[in-house]
Amino acid sequence: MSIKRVKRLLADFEGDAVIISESKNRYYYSGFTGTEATLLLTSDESYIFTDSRYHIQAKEQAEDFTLVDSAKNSVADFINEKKLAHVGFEEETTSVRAYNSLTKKLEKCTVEGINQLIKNQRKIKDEQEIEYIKKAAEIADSAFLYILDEIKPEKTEKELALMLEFYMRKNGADGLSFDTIFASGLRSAMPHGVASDKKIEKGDLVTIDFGCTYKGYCSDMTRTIAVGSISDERRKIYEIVLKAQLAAKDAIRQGALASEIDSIARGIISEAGYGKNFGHGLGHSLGLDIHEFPSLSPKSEETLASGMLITDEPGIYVEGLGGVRIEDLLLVTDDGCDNLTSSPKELIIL
Ligand SMILES: [Mn+2]
Repeated sequence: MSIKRVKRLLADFEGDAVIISESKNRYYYSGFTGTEATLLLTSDESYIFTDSRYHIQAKEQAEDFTLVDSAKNSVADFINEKKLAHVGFEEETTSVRAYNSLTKKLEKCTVEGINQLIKNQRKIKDEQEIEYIKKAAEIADSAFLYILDEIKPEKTEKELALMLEFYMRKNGADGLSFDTIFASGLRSAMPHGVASDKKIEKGDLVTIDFGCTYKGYCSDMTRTIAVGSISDERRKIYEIVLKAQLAAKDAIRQGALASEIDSIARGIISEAGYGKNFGHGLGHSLGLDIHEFPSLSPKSEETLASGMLITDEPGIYVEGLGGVRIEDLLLVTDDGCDNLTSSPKELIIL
């Protein structure tokens, strides 16, 4: 899989070789998961430069790559020896010091930033990536069903978040996609209210936004549930968010404009009088990173394409009342989308 990705990048880049050192890109193109290595991708051969701590691992994981001992060879010397004239590098993550040291050593070679090329490539997921993301989403779905039985008054948000995280790790997750958001009662009006010491109380709306990683790939989902009976206005905002979420989902397909999908959900929320209470974009893509391109927002100029993943996550947040967000992870297809999140969305009252 990785060599196919390397070939794609080199086909898109007008130059002799590409240097990759950011950890997620490095994993994407080579399969190597260690913390220290640089890839040099050329049209006839791909090299992985790393030190003796990682030689065995690099041979196992980056099996299509030629291993070079980084203690004895520098990437710059290698480029000079091979007389490469134009090389791509990651301008967004290369430090000024690393950039200066590289360009000082290069004799007759110019460099060019290639982050946009990489982003464009990573937008469309291949089969293996989709399989890993589906697995991460399945683990999260089953964790949600598990935690529903555990949410009870007197338990704290932090305690419940930890139980959720422990369950995901125990069921195959490598780690978390991001700090678990577990926001109950008035705290649910904070879109990114990470778990606190607050205890769950009757009448609370509880927003749980979480995800796990599987083989490096993230999942992301949000559900808002109610504890005990909830007030009419809280129920009302729930129904508006759900309606907006479903309408946007129904419009997602290959060729749809990201900004139009956003405006479908935003229109429903605004018409109901809560436009000012939905301050964030409707969704984002993900993969090795939790936020990738494209995003669904009023300003996005992207068009959706088959093989993209996108979240659909409208919300309404009212200070002094609480908030609701509902998020599914969707895979864009030719004529619609596949929902990778299977947890129920009708209001659950515990
Ligand atoms: Mn999200």
